[in-house]
Amino acid sequence: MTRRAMNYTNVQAEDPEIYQIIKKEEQRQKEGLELIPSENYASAAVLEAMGSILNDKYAEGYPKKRYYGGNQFIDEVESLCQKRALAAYGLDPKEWAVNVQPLSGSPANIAVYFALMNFGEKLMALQLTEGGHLTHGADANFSGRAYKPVFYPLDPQSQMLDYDVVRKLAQEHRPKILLAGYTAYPRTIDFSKFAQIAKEVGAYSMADISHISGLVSAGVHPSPFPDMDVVTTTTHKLLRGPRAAVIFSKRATLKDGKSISELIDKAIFPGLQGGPHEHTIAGVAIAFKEAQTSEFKTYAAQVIKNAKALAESLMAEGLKLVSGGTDNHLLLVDLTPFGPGKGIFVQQALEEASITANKNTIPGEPASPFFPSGLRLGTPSITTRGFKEGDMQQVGKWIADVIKSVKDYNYFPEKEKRQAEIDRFKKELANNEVIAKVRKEVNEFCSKFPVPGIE
Ligand code: DSN
Repeated sequence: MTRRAMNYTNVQAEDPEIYQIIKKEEQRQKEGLELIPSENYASAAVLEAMGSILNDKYAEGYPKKRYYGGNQFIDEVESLCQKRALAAYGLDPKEWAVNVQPLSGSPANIAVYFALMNFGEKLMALQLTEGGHLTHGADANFSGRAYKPVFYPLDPQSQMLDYDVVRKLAQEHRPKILLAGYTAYPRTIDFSKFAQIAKEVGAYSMADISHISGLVSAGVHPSPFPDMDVVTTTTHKLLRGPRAAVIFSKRATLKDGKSISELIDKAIFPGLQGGPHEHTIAGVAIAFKEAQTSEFKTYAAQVIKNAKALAESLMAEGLKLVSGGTDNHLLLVDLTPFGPGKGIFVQQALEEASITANKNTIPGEPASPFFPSGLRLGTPSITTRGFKEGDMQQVGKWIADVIKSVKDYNYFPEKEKRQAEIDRFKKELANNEVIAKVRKEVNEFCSKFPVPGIE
């Protein structure tokens, strides 16, 4: 990937306020550790394409079938992106279609539901609080209102998928779509088992591989291809592309005699979206080109090595991990040994120490989604910066030190008591010596690892 620094001379000249904000964010990214598992750094080439004049063109429709004129070069961009997306997963264009127009992951998933289900039909997935995604049928989301969600649980002991339970529930509820793919699941997913179960109950099988699509394309996580009917992924996580998404679908799978690929295209446009963002699609094309390099394959393997090393380091510090470890790019720290609902304190304390991670529910969450009991960590960003296994011991120690330094702040179910505790925590944060020490060390350490796109 091109790691050259971006220069923002035009922004600086025309809008110094925005320029200053960009510079502050650059500084934050440079001096801190980014451990949110869904984030990464796009290459300078990806960023440049997104900032290009391709932004200026309206292109409703698809290559060679546009509503407006002047799209001969835009067609080239979108066709090239489709070709590279399929190649990144070794897919034959005669068997697989790909739609590269979704604006991001949520519209991609909604488009699949819109194409394949009538309102009120059943969508079976893992619940958000167990590690699923908002668009996998959560109450607060369109997917949970327009369709009828049926959730399969994780095994309460192992905190991993139990395919027998998935099968039993699928047989009982006979969903229209059976969905696999998660945002906070640290273990390997056996997509072929999901596809088999879907077949047995007459459901469409769908994988949302947004979190692991870079691992799949690099061959370090089992693939949902060719088993699943539909595969969605965002392009800005491990894949290091623009904020966007793509939908792969099996041409031969039919709904009411029509190919689901045609129905998905129609669901995106004119169903849900207008003009596609072709500047972003150009960036996605570059990301899929980068994903096919040997450098990227080495990177993806290193992401997993780093996550495993970080897991070891955290456990050696006495922290508990959901499922006892990780097979992929992310880890979920179970903070309940210190008490329920402590994610908010830990997230803020880490941020104060220049370590960005996110509070997260854990399976069987004992507190609440707003005051969850877990911490989600991931290695895609720090691996892009060049961190190796040896560095993970130090990273784990910093995280553990910070967590332990705030472990005695408590979550109270009663609103007033809770707010008083949060206020006390915030007041005392500035005087927390452990955090001050970790921040200094993190800032010094990070200065040795450049961030792509930043000087
Ligand atoms: N917000 C993303 C994540 O962090 O996993 C999913 O949409």
